[in-house]
Amino acid sequence: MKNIFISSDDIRHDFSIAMSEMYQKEVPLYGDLIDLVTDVNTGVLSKQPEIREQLEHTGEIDRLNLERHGAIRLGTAAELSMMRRLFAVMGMVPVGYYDLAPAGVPVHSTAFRATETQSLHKSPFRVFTSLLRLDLIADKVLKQEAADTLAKRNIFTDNVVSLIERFEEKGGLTADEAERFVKEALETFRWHDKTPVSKELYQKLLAQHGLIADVVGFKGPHINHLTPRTLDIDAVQAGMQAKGIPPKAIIEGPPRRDCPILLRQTSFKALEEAVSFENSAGGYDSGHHTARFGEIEQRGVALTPKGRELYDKLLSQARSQLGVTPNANNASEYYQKLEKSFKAFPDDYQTLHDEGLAYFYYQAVNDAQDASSVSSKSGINELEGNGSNDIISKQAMTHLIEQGAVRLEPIVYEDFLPVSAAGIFQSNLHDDKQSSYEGNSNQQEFEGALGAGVHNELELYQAMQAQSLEACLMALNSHA
Ligand code: OOG
Ligand code: NI
Repeated sequence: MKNIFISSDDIRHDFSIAMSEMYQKEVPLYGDLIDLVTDVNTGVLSKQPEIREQLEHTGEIDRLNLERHGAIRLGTAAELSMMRRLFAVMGMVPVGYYDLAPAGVPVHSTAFRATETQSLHKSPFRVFTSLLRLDLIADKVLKQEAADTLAKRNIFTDNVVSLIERFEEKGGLTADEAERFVKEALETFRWHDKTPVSKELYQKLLAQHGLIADVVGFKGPHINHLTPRTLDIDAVQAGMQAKGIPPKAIIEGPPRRDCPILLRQTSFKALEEAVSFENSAGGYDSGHHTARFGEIEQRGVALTPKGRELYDKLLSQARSQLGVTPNANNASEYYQKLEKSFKAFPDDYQTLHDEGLAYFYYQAVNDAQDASSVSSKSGINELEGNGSNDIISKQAMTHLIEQGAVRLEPIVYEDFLPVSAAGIFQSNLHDDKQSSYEGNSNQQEFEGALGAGVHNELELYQAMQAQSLEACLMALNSHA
């Protein structure tokens, strides 16, 4: 028998499609949302050829309709560490650390995703993965009860665990194994309307925090949303209202701009779903639970540390001027403040580049190569700062760009934003208590639970930019 392995990119691609199909069946409104996003994206691509061209140059055009992320919430270190091994089979590694406690959500998180440009084009599927922090819960008795409940559950099928072990041992899965893996892995993310806890315990957990009830009260980490990528989030937000899909009050992230930065997100409100709670008589008590929703995102250029600092400053300026958490009653006031505040953030790509605020691909114009074909080269020294100074002077590069010999294209932001994520969590947990948890941000503890370090997203963008610069200069030289 031949032992040819399927690439992890293909397994991720198949899994992401299987997941989307499952979620559309479970939450049909998510299917309506995809249709709306597809319509809006088709409109943008036909009306704004410059956006189509940009996506062609960066290679993103092919992945646009595939693009989505999802989110899950885990209860224990053991679950998180096995989840890391499960995602590794699909070429997804933990990138970034997000502490949501200051925003009143008792979790810390990472995003599992592919990191190479080529792999991202093949399937940009990401999963925002949170670990419940029971240490932030003050009620000792309830904390123990929650921990005992979590200790009893097993969220992975035996088959998926043996396939993960097989992958680790052999370095890959055959076509047949990969197909079984996708099917078995999907089981972990499925919705279960029969809970393993009593209604009484569920209500105690809910009174602590909606998130604790959502994690501890269920058999497994049901996927709680999937998120297609749109090219015009304002149009989708308006379209949701028109289609009777109830949107969240506020679009999270930066304001609308000519040159999108980072990530803007909104969602439709979580559904109230019927669930049955196990009772001591061996029967079930009926009730309901609110957790699952659909989300939309618009992605823009990744920012350098300097750009990110400016973003954080302008965002918190607008929010502190508003004085309260943005909500349905102050939405237009919030957007006004946000737009005013972000006037200080340059809104053209050349300036974003020249001021070292964002990451770009450098592309030699005569060369038909796109970003994906240049970025597969490796072995390039890490570059400092905005990247360009070490190989070529800033002046020389500016000259090449002015001459039209080099083109800048934005490197898309692949990650998440903690303030936005907290807003998404809150709007879907109906949690307007808006407190914050004291307690240290604890990346070390998270990584301990994960069983690995998380990748630094800024280093990944920096490397992508440096690789494109190197390849661009090589292409120019070979034409000279
Ligand atoms: C995750 C919320 C965060 C995003 O896109 O920022 C998130 C959750 O609700 O579990 O998905
Ligand atoms: Ni999300």
